[in-house]
Amino acid sequence: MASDSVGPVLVPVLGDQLTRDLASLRGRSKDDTVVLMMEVWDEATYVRHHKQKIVLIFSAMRHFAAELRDAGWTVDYVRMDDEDNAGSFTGELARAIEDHAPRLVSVVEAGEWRVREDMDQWADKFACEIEILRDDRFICSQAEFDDWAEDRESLRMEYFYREMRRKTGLLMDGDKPEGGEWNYDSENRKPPKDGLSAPQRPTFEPDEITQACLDLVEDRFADHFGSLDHFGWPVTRDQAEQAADAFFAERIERFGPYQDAMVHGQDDLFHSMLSTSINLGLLDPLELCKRAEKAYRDGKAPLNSVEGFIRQIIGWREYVRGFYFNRMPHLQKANALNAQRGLPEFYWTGETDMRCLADCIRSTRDNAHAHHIQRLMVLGNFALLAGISPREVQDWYLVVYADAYEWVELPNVAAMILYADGGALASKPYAASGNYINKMSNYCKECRYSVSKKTGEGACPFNPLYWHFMHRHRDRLASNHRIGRIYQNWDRMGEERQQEYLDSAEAFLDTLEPAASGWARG
Ligand code: FAD
Ligand code: DLZ
Ligand code: SF4
Repeated sequence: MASDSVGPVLVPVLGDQLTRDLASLRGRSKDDTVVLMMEVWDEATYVRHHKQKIVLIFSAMRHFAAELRDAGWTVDYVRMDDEDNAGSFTGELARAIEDHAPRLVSVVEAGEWRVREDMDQWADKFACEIEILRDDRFICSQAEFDDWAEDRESLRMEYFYREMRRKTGLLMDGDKPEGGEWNYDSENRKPPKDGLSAPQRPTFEPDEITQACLDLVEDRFADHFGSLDHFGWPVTRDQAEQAADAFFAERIERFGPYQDAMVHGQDDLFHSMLSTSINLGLLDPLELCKRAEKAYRDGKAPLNSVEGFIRQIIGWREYVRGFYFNRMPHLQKANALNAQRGLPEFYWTGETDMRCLADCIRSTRDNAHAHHIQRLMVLGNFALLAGISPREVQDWYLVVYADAYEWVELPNVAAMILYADGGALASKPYAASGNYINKMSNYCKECRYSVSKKTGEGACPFNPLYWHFMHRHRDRLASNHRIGRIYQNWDRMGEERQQEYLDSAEAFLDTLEPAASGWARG
């Protein structure tokens, strides 16, 4: 609705939009703008986020507001502990419109569907012009993704990624990929050698602002999942840049080869640990890719590492976001494999004798982080094989990771790990037996279960669960050209052996305690 008001421009900046280069702030005059930032109960509790995630977002928001004020901007900052906090973005916007009588509200589209739906109502609700801008921190616009996806029965990241390489010019040699190949993944599967360890990533001591957020969360969110003992995430652009510097100086060289490796107690290995900062807006993903390319061109990192890193960002990260908005809201309810089992309690407590799972859950609880292959091939693989309900798995992943927002969590969970979309995103389920985990980690050596034992007492549960999964989804998977041949092995086993696998799996599944309600949603 047009307005003849002469008030300022009101710019709501959400908790994951913390950059001065945001489309709604870029080019604006400080004298004519009120920035609105809101800590609200709805966002802090729509799922019961890990405590570290709430501290991270509130502290980063408070630091960003201080940085804006220091630079001369007017910021209307609503704190969670303000007495008259309205509790929601829409409630706070109503209050701010009353207070500032803006001539325009200019906001960047939200990253999550549920917030976008609310935002889409604002133009009808408020008697003031509302402008919703595209989030151009992403390289690919939704229109571009939807165009690319149209008429394709199944979407594959690899082809999308090549488009993004051409679009950005990253690692291109004219119109050819640098080095002759688009993808060097086959060089990026080195198992961890004994004693493999990586330099410590920088962590950041809580300052006064972060300490206030730690106190707030201990007070108001005490019963949320996770520990605050090790909080050390970057909460400012400066700190995030220090974290990026350390990655480019010390870890990118071996990022590629050991991307899929897992070592007990070594939580970060050679991963960048930059997802929290990228998703908050503290780091620009394209800039990071350019730095990675420079490291290659300067001879400081090999092509397989640099290509792998760039692919995660302009490939997977952009692809899952496009996929999310292309498939919402149905993606939230997708359950192609009809998985109905409740999430086991150990996902919250870490109390399981399966050493791989216990270590990944410990890291998740202590750091609000687990690296990609832990999320995919341990935690995700178990949920897939055990047939856990997608809604419960989705909630868990959204709660427990400091980098989790639905646009990135949901495609990874529903489509990548659970195959709940029936194969629109991934060409086959990422199902694996204990062999895979044993090859890529040092978990099995000291596990109570034996990875070489296939069935019966003491056998690694992933082994019978793998065949139980393949058996129960034979109708769907036998015709899949990437996985179908596996049934020849199953058929060769003979009925008696097959039954041993199925009985072992059933016996194990019967031992799983479903989680008490209330961990993920209040
Ligand atoms: P690195 O290994 O250093 O990778 C570099 C960057 O690439 C990451 O920072 C991230 O921005 C991007 N990236 C890598 N893989 C992916 C991917 N599959 N999808 C999107 N971006 C990717 N990432 C999130 O940011 N938020 C989530 O909620 C999230 N949930 C996940 C759930 C599951 C089941 C799986 C399998 C993956 C999920 N990921 C998620 C992707 C990935 O695991 C994390 O981005 C990564 O572990 C973050 O650590 P890092 O920064 O050290 O990543
Ligand atoms: C995740 C989160 C949390 C815990 N709290 C807030 C908050 O109080 N204020 C805010 O602006 N953003 C928060 N966020 C991030 C938002 O959930 C995120 O910006 C939207 O989900 C994106 O659509
Ligand atoms: Fe995990 Fe099985 Fe290895 Fe134990 S033996 S650590 S359960 S893969």
